[in-house]
Amino acid sequence: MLLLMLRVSFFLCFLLIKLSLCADKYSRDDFPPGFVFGASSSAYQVEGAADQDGRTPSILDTYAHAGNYDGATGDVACDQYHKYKEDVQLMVDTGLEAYRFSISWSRLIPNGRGPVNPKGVQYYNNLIDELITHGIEPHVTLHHSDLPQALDDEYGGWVSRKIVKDFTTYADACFKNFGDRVLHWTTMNEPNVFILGGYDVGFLPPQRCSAPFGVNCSRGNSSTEPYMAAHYTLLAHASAARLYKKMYQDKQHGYIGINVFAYWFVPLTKTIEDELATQRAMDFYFGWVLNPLVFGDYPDVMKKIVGSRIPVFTSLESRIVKGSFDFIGLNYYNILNIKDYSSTLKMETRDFMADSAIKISPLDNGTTTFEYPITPWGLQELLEYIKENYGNPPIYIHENGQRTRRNSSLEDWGRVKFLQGHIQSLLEAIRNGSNSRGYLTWSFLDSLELLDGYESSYGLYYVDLEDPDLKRQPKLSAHWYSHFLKRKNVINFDEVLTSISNGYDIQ
Ligand code: IFM
Repeated sequence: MLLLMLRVSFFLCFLLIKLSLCADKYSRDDFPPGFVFGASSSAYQVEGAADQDGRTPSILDTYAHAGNYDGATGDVACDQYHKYKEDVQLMVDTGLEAYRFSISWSRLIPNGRGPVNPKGVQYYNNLIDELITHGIEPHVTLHHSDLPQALDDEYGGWVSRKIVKDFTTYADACFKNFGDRVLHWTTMNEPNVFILGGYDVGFLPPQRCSAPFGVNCSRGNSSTEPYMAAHYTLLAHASAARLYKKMYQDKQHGYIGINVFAYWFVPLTKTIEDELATQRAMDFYFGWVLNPLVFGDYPDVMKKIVGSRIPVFTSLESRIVKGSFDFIGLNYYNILNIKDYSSTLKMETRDFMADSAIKISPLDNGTTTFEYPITPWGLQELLEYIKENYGNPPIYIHENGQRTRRNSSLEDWGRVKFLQGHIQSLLEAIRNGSNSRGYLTWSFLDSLELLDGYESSYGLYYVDLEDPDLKRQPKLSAHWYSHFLKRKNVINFDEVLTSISNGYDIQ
């Protein structure tokens, strides 16, 4: 009898311990078969070799050289152009299954149009081959904010319909040269961000905007150009996707999609005005890109408010854009609060921001640090929203990660917590039916950041810019991610720390 009681109580105890640990315990193997984990980057942010082997400037080079990053540029960046072998080895050591990078358009086709640069082809062939040889899937983005400067000079880049043809020709060169090995193509990285930053408010290149909406722009029209740029971006995406599907997909067996930046928006108050404003925010910031892709047209609320300033899809364009993707890439970092600001709608001249008639503020949770508040539930809500409103398309989380100051401690606990929370939320979303297929953290290395140069960083690896060799050093988050990817259960921080101090994670 005593023995039986002991056995029962031991069993109960075991169960309780299990249950209490289960709350934050999950492992790599809990994700569905085929789900892929990796890390992200983009050409200008890591490659360097900006003027080598035939590459010409992009609008990011111009922006950086104009002093917008306080003198920092991507001329050298992490020098991945020369260090790609070392970096791929680090990816292997970390346990990455996929690496997302972008092709520099002006490296592959200098000046954006004309002959393909053999040295550019060689570099990307080398990188792709190195990844594949080591069992890492290349996920390739065609445009990540680095439009060739020559095309901006010639016809204003994304604000001209001419870009559709040039982008499609560039995409064709990529499919032709690399498509035998690249199975995941993303046409555009976060068009909603590069367009608002570059054509409405002017804080990103090519700094086109107009008063009173933007600052420091010498050209542009914030009332019309964001809508035009989005329209031609969508048409360029659709044209490249159509080409891929018609000419390459059957032979190459790959997939093509587009990426969009997404916040999760939460009404600041429970008033009906703020609730409506929050839906408006989703439609303006997210539906702007996703509605044409899924339904063939812009959200009704946008058409109603923006009127004749938003281009109209012809029925042919609508048919080409609708369904022009195999997956959607999402960049998710944080939650924002939304307040109704309908008074802006009464202004005679309006830009995108005034049209959306919302006031955005950081999540009101009392934190005001440089780092993002850690709000993984926003990712879960977002994935649920996409599932319910957009027919549950295949999703890759293309970017997700914590911002810290560039030279802060290698013990980046905030990033570890961030990753742990978001990966757990993603798993919950998948269990609730989200069609998510992959998670790629931003970023693999500390890179040149698009908003502030070398002030902030997101990397799993610190890159010492003072060291002529640009030595890479793993942060705690690199160890944590590695620990997770190598199928050691994620139990709690202390356990991770112990295993790291035993030094067995990144070999
Ligand atoms: O660094 C950028 C990236 O290029 C695009 N998405 C957001 C990241 C962090 O700001």
